[in-house]
Amino acid sequence: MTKKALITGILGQDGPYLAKLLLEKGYKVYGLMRRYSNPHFDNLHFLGIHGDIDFIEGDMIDEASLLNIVKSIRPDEIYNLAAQSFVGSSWEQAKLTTEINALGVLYLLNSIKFLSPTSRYYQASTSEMFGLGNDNGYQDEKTPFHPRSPYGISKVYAYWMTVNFRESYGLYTSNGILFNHESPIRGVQFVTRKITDGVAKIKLGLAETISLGNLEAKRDWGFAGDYVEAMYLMLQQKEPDDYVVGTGMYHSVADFVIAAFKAVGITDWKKYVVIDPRFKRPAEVPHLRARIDKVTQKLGWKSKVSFEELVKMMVEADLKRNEKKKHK
Ligand code: NAP
Ligand code: G4F
Repeated sequence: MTKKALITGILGQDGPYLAKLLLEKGYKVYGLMRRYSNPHFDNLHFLGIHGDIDFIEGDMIDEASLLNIVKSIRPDEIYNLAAQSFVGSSWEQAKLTTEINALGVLYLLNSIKFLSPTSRYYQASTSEMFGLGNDNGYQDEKTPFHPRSPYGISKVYAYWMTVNFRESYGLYTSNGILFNHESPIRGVQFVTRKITDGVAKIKLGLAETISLGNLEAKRDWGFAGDYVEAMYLMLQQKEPDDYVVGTGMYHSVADFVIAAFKAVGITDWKKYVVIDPRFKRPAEVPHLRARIDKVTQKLGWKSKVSFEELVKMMVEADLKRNEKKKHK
């Protein structure tokens, strides 16, 4: 029997990587997308899988749409990747962030409970939930949450609802607490892609500088293509559970800038970087670094792409994209 998977957030970064993995494993993949006047399928085209997805319209803040979708598909696996995922905007759009990231999860879990209780559910939880919480500089499944943004707070609600549906109703619901993961199809507002796109433009003479906020913040950056394998593995276990997923190493934003300029042969990076207070946050998460013992031991998962390889992969993709624009 062909397995059916429903992926919310199919047009984002992780949705396409996960869809590609599941298609390769023989799944029929349904992708939930909002209604757009002009839909954007660039990320699916980038991975060459646009024609292989069954698109289905719905919205995380419209409970009835989720009930209908879950009822009509009755998926074997549901991966909830949809979110207002940009931390920086979550202060200005705290209500919308909460409705999508927190209440949307409650609606989806209710749909599963009432209409498809055998569906296995993956919740895209995040290291942002830890915020200031750490244990000797690391975060793992036991580290207390101290979120620093409306985004982080909305995700803490979703995390506990996911745990609660497991404990209250015996549903197969798992949280992947993923640390930052990036790729050539990362949204261009996020710092990594903003840097690689900016560096490519500078290298090609299309821009003079990049404006950034806090260069001191440290993140545990991995490759999205590796991380979707951990999502998949979480739903193949005998019992549902929650897992931290990261590389176990961290770098500062400044380290990322240096590596990106180095990838195009520029060493005097300081003259191209402008510090703009508009990109600093009301409350920062200073450092995130995963302790990955559980995911390694229980799922046999480990990230494969190194920090340097990731930066190079992203810079090369942005050089290609910007070269095309230059010659248009
Ligand atoms: P992303 O690129 O921002 O993709 C999120 C997707 O959710 C977008 O396609 C967006 O649609 C969709 N969406 C937003 N609001 C929606 C709504 N009301 N109804 C239906 N769909 C909606 O995020 P990502 O990087 O792929 O991350 C996937 C998930 O993992 C997110 O939940 C994120 O919070 C979480 N996460 C990400 C990371 C990371 O480092 N990437 C780490 C930990 C957790 P539009 O295209 O219309 O905007
Ligand atoms: O790339 P960022 O915007 O990602 P952030 O805030 O860590 O969130 C991402 O990872 C989370 C997992 O930990 C996800 F849950 C979330 O959905 C998202 O995918 O910012 C990274 C760091 C921050 O400390 C920020 O203050 O970079 C710093 N930064 C410095 N200058 C900047 C900039 N961030 C952005 N976006 N733009 C800047 O100019």
